[in-house]
Amino acid sequence: MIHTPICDLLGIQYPIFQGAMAWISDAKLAAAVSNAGGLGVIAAGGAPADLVADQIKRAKDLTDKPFGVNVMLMSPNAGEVAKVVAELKPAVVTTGAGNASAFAKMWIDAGIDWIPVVPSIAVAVKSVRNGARAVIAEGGESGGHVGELTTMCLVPQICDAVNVPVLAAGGIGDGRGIAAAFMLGAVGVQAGTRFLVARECGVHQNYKNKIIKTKEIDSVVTGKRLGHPVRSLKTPFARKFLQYEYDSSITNEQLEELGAGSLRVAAVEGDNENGSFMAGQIAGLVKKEQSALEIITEMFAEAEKILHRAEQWVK
Ligand code: TUI
Repeated sequence: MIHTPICDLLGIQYPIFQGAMAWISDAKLAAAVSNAGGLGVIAAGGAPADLVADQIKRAKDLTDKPFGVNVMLMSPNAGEVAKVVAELKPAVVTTGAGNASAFAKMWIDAGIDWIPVVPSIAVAVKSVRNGARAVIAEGGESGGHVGELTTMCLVPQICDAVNVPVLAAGGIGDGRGIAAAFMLGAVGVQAGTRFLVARECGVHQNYKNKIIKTKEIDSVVTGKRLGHPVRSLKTPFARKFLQYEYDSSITNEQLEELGAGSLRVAAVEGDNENGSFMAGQIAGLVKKEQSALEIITEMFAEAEKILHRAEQWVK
């Protein structure tokens, strides 16, 4: 059995968070992951606050286990969503893509554990000073909005810099990734891409099919020019975006406009031409649709086997 301090802190069976995925991870997926013993996370993304409230209420109907809500800080309505979260009190709030200092106290006062995604030591240290109960160190192997460092380099440095539990994210899709994360000092992991193909994940079937077919070199980072780099699969949309990005006659406004709504078009409509299929570099090893329970139990059975075997290398 694998059991770490994050399990005790949150009352979960397995030290795994399902990464928030805007337009994708809803109450159904989050509840399935929580019922399977991990921590499911509803992504607020850019959704209106009342819709986020409905999802939180739905998740409460679907599970008695703890679950989280992710507040995407780049969203213009992050403040309203933050308030709804404080009122409805999910066990955990995770944050990403920006500075959560303005909201941290409100959540902590409401008794919610705030666990930010951090791309650097500076953000990790600031977050802990502001009351973060744990941090998720996310490397650039992950899908969506990414930082500069790799998981391999970021995780041990964050572990050395803070005195709260650290979870590793970015590039973790099976038991080997979990075992590696532990070796780097993490006491848990967050995985997004692997849960994209969970049976309980309502993303468009075209999105799941793409993940299952994808190879290790099939993702690309776009949007560096705009200051918010995003990793997605190399689709016609990503190629067009890259071409525009390196074209100096295209303004930043035009580039922003090209990207606007493209994740929804992929996740909801399954549009292979115009959608942005955000996914991590580990998509290449995701080969089949499985239930959230199968995904989690398989990942931890494998991690346990590997961790037991690791001793063979010590003479
Ligand atoms: O947030 C993510 N990944 C995301 S958000 C998202 S939605 C989106 N849609 C369209 C365009 C762009 C995004 C898709 N994927 N990951 C967590 C993450 N957070 N990665 C990096 C950061 C981050 C970056 C800077 C966190 C904090 C930060 O600065 C905080 C500070 O205090 O300055």
